Amino acid sequence: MTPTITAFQNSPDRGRGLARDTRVRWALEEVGQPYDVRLRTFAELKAPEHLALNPFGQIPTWEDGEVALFESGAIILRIAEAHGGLLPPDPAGRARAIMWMFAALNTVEPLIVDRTMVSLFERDQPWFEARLTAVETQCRRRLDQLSAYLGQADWLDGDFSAGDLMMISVLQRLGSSGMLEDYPNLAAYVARGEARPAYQRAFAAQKAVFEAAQTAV
Ligand code: GTB
Repeated sequence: MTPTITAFQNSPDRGRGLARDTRVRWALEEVGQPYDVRLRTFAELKAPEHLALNPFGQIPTWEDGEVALFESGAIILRIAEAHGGLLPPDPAGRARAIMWMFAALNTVEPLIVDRTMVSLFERDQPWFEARLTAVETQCRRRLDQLSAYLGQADWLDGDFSAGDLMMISVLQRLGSSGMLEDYPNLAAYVARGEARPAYQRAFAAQKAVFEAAQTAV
């Protein structure tokens, strides 16, 4: 059965690919699995039909006839386990790739999301500059560590894996902050991921949703 994912009807990032359906689309493209997309408005995300799929009222979700899932990490693991190419065949390498998925989601993404939230929603607060400096310091500490680990390697652990897909998707959210420019190896790592044909197809697919919404207006 062709799996179905959900994505924003009107992407708030105007097709820049930062919403979390892009990483799921990317994983699907990497393994060559066709998929359907059900687009949701913000109101629909909070309606019973969608809440039955994701109690937090968010995208992305996943249905494949056997299981319905939410959480981009769980969805990408499902895809990676069902197909070759995103997890190494040896058990230890596979465990390490999954570790990097968790590291991206638990150890790196929260700091980057925090920084984005502060810069978007706390700008008018009197303490904005001090708070931004504090969250950026936290981010930089993680980026220093990640950059030191990656060094000049192409990927985090041998061949490209779901761990890289997740880490690159997370780092992309630093985009407009300019912070990645201070880490040339991480910037090159993100660019390497974005140059993959599977990423290009995923990006184009999510962008097409935004463009279709524009022409419909
Ligand atoms: N932990 C979950 C996962 O990994 O799947 C988080 C899912 C999540 O945050 N979904 C967001 C959502 O549905 C969309 S991706 N939000 C709607 C809501 O909560 O009501 C987050 C996102 C949103 C917008 C931008 N942007 O505009 O740049 C980027 C990322």
